[in-house]
Amino acid sequence: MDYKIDTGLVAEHNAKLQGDLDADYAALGGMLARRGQDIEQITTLAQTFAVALPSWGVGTGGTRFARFPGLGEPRNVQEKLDDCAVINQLTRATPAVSLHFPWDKPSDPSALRAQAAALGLHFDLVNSNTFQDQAGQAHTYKFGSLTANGAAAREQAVAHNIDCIELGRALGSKGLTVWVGDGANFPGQSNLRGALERYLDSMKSIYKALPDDWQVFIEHKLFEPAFYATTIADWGTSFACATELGPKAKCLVDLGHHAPNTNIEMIVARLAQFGKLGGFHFNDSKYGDDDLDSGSINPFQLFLVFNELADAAQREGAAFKPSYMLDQSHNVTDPIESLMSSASEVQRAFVQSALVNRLELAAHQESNDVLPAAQALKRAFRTDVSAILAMARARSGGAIDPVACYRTAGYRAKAAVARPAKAGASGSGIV
Ligand SMILES: [Mn+2]
Repeated sequence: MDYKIDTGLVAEHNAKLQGDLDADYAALGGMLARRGQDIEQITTLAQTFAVALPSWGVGTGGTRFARFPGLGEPRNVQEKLDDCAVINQLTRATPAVSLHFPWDKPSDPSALRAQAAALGLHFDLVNSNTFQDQAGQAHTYKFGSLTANGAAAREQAVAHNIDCIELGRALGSKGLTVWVGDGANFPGQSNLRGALERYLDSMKSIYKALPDDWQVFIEHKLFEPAFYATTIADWGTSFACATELGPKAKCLVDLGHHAPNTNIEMIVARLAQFGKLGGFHFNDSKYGDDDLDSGSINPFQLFLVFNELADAAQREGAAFKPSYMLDQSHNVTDPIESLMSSASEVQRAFVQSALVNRLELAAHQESNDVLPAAQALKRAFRTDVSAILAMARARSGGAIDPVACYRTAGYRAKAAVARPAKAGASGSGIV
């Protein structure tokens, strides 16, 4: 294995913290045992958790106004993979990478696949991009891509998605996520029904190109850049389109793509009930698509989402396997630190949801005893499972405190020397 952080340094880091962790773990184990829960079982479950990294997340993103590059940013997809490997080495929770084309289009897919394998990584869903024009592109997406009025622009957008599938196949990916910014900024600009009809026509062509063992995920977003009428604005439209397309089409829920105060966990429950929950883009927000680190603003919402996922997993067993991915944009933090922290926060919600006594909760619901039902969720959410997360990492070969270990290793400072900034570095956007 090609480890980017010296394994001796990780071992030394863990040795210093192991004593305190053992004490915290024993105390938590005792508390959980009094609730009838086995900490060892939960730690083993925690070790199975995995969330994919977005290739674009390891670079500094930016806002609509400006981008302030960070030191030692990855300049190409190979360096992005190296950074992803650091995150997985220390957290042991991020073994897959989700690539974005054309930002991360490899000139040699089999070489990139070999690099990933040597780093202990593999490729998750691939993402297409028809929300911006690329250099040399024949037809603009200024007025839409998969929904464009002009057949030439639509065909070009379809062809790009089919290219993404072909590239993904060469990389070992099993799915394509499609997000389009298509829509209208003014009333009258576009025929609302006609735009969705064109979207479905385009998506049918993409669907036809899917290999048998592939899926396509439709990502909805309430607003931006088409503020008046976004074509795929909500889970209802996404669900209708996924249903129309067929069994290989599912819906993808990005936590930042809803109006404030939307009950996202209920959307999750609905999509799971009807077999259309494909996956997630995890992030957090104060207002909308802020793309903040997961769990930074509303960890209770993240927990409630995982509570619904635990309910669905219990009902449907191993067949229920939505894809998990982080989708964040980092402007004021080190992207590697933010992604390590977010992976841990999503894993935390997963573990907390496993602490919910589902039999007890169902009994309270059955008898309409509301307060204890609410308390059953709050008790699980309030439990500090940090020792379980740290123990899971240590036992899987990761770092007890990933951010501290990463800082001690001085990876960023070394990257700053090895990767001098260059103009037009490969893309890191907000999707
Ligand atoms: Mn997203």
